Formats: sequence, C-alpha cells, structure tokens
Amino acid sequence: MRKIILDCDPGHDDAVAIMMAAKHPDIELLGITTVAGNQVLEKTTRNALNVCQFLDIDVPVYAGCSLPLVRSQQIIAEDIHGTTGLDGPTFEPLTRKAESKHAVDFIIETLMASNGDITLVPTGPLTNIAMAMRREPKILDKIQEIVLMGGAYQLGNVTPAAEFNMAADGEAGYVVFTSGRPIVMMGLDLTRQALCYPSIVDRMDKINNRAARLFVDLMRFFNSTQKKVFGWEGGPLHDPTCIAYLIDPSCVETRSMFVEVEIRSEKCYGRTLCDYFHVTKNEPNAKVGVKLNQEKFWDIVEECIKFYN
Ligand SMILES: [Ca+2]
Repeated sequence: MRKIILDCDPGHDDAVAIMMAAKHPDIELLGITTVAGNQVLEKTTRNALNVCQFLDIDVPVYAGCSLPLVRSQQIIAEDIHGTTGLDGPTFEPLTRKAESKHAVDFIIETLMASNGDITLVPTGPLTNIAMAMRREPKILDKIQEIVLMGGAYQLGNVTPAAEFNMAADGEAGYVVFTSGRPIVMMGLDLTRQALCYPSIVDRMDKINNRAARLFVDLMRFFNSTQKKVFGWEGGPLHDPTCIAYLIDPSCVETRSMFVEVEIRSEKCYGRTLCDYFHVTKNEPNAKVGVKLNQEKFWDIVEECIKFYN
C-alpha cells in the first residue's frame, strides 16, 4: 500500500486522478491539497470538495497557495476546463468544507511525522510543494518519491516551449527538480498517449455507477474543448497517468534524464529541459515517462471506476 498526498488543481483530469486514488486498495490517500492552476484557488478547492462529496470520498482537503512563488500573475486554463474549472457535471449543493489548516502546513507536518514512506503526487503547478521544501527543508529526507504530472521533452501546450503546470510556476518547478529527491515525471510526451477517445468514454459509461457517470460528464466536456483548442477527438487524461503508474509501474516505460526548468527566458519560461541523449553528462535526476501501455492504462482506469457503487 502506497501512502500519497495528492496535490492538485481540479481540473477534469485531476478529478479523475482523485477518483482513481481514493478507492484503490494499493493506495492510501492521506490528503488532497489544492493549488491555483487550471482555475483560481477558490475554484480548484471547491472542485476537489465537489468530487469528494459526489463520490463520498472521506479524505481531508486542504487549500494551498493562490499565487505562484515569483510570477506576478496566475495563469489559468479556462479555455480547457471552463469557468468553474470543472465544467460539465452538475453537483448537488456543496456541504463539505476544506480543513482550516493550510496545505503547505499539512504537507510539512504529515511528512515530518512519517517514516519517510510518503509519495508526493503533484498534478498542478508545483507551488505548494516548492513552498513546503523552502519553509521546512527537513522534509526533503522524508519524501519517498515525487510522481508528478508536468513538463514535456518535446512540445509544450501553453507555449511552444512549455507545459501548463511548469509555465504557471516555473520557479516552483525549479525548486522541485533541484531538490535531490527521486522524481518520476509524466510529461505531455507521455500523457498525449492517454487520449480519451469517445470509444473509451462509452466503455466507462457501461460500468453504470456514480463514478462512471462523473467520468462521462467530465470527459464529454473536456473532449469538446480539447477538440476546439488542439483538434483532437479525445483529450489527454494527463494526471491519471501518475495514479496508474503508482498502481502498476509497468504501464509506463520511463527513461532516466537530467531535467531542469528554465526560469530566465522570456519565451521559453517553464520549459523542462530534458537531457534525453545525456549530452550534458549531468547525472539524471528524474525518470521521465516515454511510453504508455495504453491497454493496461485504460484497464486500470476501468478497475478504479468499478470500486465505486
Ligand atoms: Ca492538473
């Protein structure tokens, strides 16, 4: 059983990641922390709570940072995730509340009280994680592994150079990739192999439970905006690749690389420079996802949805 903290910015694919992590017997979800990203913090927190309430997930939700570490402006992805950040499904009135503790404090306290057996799973901008590392550097030795969604060694999505999470807070990415802790990076190169085609949506629809209904409502909206923006019939289910990897690492082939995040350039800000061919001779600091076993991946997603009633 793998203990994790899911640090997210829901977000359609984050919502599916929450769904998958919450009930799988191989994962113990200690807490959900939220960060500004796909939408402003107030909305990403609300979305996390809505997903937990809808699916009856009994895990505490902690709100974190509402602004990036250094950038003066928060970028959001309203064109992809809509005005709520989770457009598509309709939720009942929200009665669940976020905990009063700040996400960064929760991350620090939980790690410090642990035996070094907790994996951090960030699927949004890395602001909370970087802030925790700077506020209490002693947590570094306590982090077992960081399995994150972000970056790309090929093409970006918000700029030609950069992926959204890294472009939203490049400095936070810089802090995490220079932390010296083991990192597994699921970048766009990998997540673009997890395209959720209409046939996949129909397959999950047949499970016919609450989680399947939420998945279908989320993906129908997500696929429509992905088509508008990128021209794809199926949207990449970015964040769930992290959860699938935790459940069965064999569904993702990785390659060890030295990765650094560009923070000085105007046009390439947030670029993850991944030394694929080891040309810098720098010691690799991350395992980067290169190939997804799609059959295994969708089987895991289906398995996770089936854990609900
Ligand atoms: Ca996300």
